[in-house]
Amino acid sequence: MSPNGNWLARSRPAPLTLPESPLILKPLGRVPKRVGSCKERFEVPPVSERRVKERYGILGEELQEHCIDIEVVKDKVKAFEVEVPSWLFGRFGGGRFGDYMPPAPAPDANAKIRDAAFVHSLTGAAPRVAIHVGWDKPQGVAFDDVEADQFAELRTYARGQGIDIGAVNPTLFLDGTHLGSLSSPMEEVRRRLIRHCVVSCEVAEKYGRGLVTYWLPDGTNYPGQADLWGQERRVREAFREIYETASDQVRHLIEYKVFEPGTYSTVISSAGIARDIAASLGDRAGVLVDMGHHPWGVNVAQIVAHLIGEGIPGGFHFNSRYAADDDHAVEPNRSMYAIFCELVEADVVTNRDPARNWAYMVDQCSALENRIRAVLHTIDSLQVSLAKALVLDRERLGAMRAENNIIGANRVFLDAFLTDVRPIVRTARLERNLPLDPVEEYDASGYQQKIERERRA
Ligand SMILES: [Mn+2]
Repeated sequence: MSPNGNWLARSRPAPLTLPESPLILKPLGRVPKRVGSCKERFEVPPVSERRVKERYGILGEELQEHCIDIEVVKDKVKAFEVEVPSWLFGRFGGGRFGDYMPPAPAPDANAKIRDAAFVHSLTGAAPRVAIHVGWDKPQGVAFDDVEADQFAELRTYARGQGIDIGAVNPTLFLDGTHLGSLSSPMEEVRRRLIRHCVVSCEVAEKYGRGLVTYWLPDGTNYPGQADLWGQERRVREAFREIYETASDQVRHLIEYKVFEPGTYSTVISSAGIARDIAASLGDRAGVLVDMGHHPWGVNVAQIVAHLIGEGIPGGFHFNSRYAADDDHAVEPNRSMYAIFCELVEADVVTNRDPARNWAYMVDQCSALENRIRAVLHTIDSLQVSLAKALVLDRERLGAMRAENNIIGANRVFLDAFLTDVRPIVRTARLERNLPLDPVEEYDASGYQQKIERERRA
């Protein structure tokens, strides 16, 4: 303390007076003023047919300058199909939030089908539902008593609702699999699950579209816990038996995941291991890429390019991830755009020859949000991502690459990403008599209120 009292206060500089400037000292939160005779919020329709047509016309002219025919882009968006998962509509997930479940989960397989059919009626893009054999089996049938023909009724029901059964998933993470499923050290566990997989293949052949997708929970929590190659060897032997027992009409996609539930090791932890196992089986086996199953920062578009280049059959489980296996709805972000650029480039999406296309499925089941609204948002985001990839000026990109113009190539690439392609997606809907915005339409439809009433009982 100085003898003159509070030196600190006296040494403090005089308050700075700043000139009035439009650039600084604006109070936070100021937004552009509402102008003219604009309507109250919520009175404005989110999108109008007239605006869509106007913007479609302008965008068409712009794309013409890049020698891209907007009609071709629109037709490809119309042709895009993706499967929705039955488990999205049911009681799956939610553990991290106690018992919370978004209202009105589907109580049984038929109710899941009805929800999936409603999603298809709003989008025209989800004509099949992927099923989990262990969950979607008829009520009252024990896991070990599941037989393929029990799914005839479900398929008939689905067709009556206007959709079909898509990919078939054996359920390899229920009771008895805490030490692994196909890698289990216990012979009886492996036998039981190999049988379950073979039944799943039969379901796929007779009542699905001949596609089986496998996710194994197999791994370890600690180093030393298991013989790592021993685990993989048992998985390979099991897959070999399943592949050889199943009809040759069945295709198999093997899903990988870097971690979870095992935190130290996972038997099928990478695209490389899944690819090696698939290649060891034959040309009807391939790799299933799930967005949320990668280490943070992995370039999924590059994995896709590699699998396509190697001629490995491929499939997608679409979702968004921020941290781990979030199972959130897809956003039309830069990473999804880059992936679709690879798929479009290789012509494995909306190819007229269905055998050339990869298998496109959604795998999302977030605990908090309304799941029907979330999957509608996903389908919208996938259509937008596809359209963006289709408006990429590949010729110009090729020229930039030829000149080794790094920034130029990136700017051409981003130019398509930054293009608002929603007029294309919406025109595709208009021409099919589908709602312009499926999420808005869902909210207006009363379906949610209806299932909440029905399923409360
Ligand atoms: Mn998945």
